[in-house]
Amino acid sequence: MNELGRLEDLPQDYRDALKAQNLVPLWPSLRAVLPPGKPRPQTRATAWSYQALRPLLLQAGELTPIEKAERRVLVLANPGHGLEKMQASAAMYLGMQLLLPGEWAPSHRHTPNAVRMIVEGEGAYTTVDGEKCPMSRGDLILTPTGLWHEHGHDGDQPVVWLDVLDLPLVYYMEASYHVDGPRQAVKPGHGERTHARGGLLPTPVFERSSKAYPMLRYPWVEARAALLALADDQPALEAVQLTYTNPATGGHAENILGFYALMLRPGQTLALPARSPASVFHVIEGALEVQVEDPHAPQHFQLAEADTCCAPGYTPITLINPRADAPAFVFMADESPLHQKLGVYEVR
Ligand code: 1HN
Repeated sequence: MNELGRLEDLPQDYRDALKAQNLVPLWPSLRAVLPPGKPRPQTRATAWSYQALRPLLLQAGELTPIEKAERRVLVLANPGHGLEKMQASAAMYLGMQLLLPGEWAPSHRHTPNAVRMIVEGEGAYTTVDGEKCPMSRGDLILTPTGLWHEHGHDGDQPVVWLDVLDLPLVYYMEASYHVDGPRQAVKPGHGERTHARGGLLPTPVFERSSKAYPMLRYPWVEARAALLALADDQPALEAVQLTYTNPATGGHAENILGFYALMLRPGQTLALPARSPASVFHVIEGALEVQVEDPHAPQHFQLAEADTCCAPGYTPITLINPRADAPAFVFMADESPLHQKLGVYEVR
């Protein structure tokens, strides 16, 4: 491969003349924007300990009233991108959000898509598009692009959840904005009940249009039972994995990020191929070791319950359940739908 000319190789008066016309020579930057063989992700394999962040999040509850925060969140920021960029990867944002008993996080809607994975506490709820979604540990609740959402809390203990948004991508697209709204009127209806049975789809006959997102809450009890059933039914199956889907389309639950539930059998090692999208792992139950062959520095994380880590794309990842006596249950998010839709998805 050729050494390409550098900017410094060009005479200063020529460089000044280019600059005055808003012109830039490509060749000094060509290798940086188009590296040989594979990308050089800025995303670094990074882990966040729940035990370490929890006291700081609770402290935020004392320091900043909800009225001064709207959303009381500590962002899980990837140092490879710079903490101020508030991104976990190129397209993913992660944050741990705290809602205290009696608090209300007011209604708004925005262009980025969000999901919440409930980490701790009972009694809180999110109202999405008029549907009241109770929050329990391990539940996944969608707030897809454009849908009104607000959070309330009728319980007596702090509630914490992990927010996953495609904010970095939507912001990069210069398409990120929000609109505030009044408290939503709660409408009857529970998508998670009408879509509780796989393979049986409610079929509109008289209605003109059905909802684009008919299922907003994926209860953990259902996902956990489905994982155990799958593992039991297929004892030789290596990757016991479910995808959170939109039951009406069979496609991914949201447009840009993909969401999955994984089970590792006791002692199981699961070697995942290098895939182009970055990924996030969050331990719902049990323990998990994550080995990432990050080109910057290989990482080996020991994750406990409620811990979260991210890994860049194009790197092999090995998941290990270190426990001999119990399965590990893991929530995973990645950028697959985005890569697939854009035609850049790769498995190496
Ligand atoms: C947001 O709307 C929520 O509604 C949480 O709970 C985190 C991060 C960035 C932008 C919007 C929420 C967010 C957010």
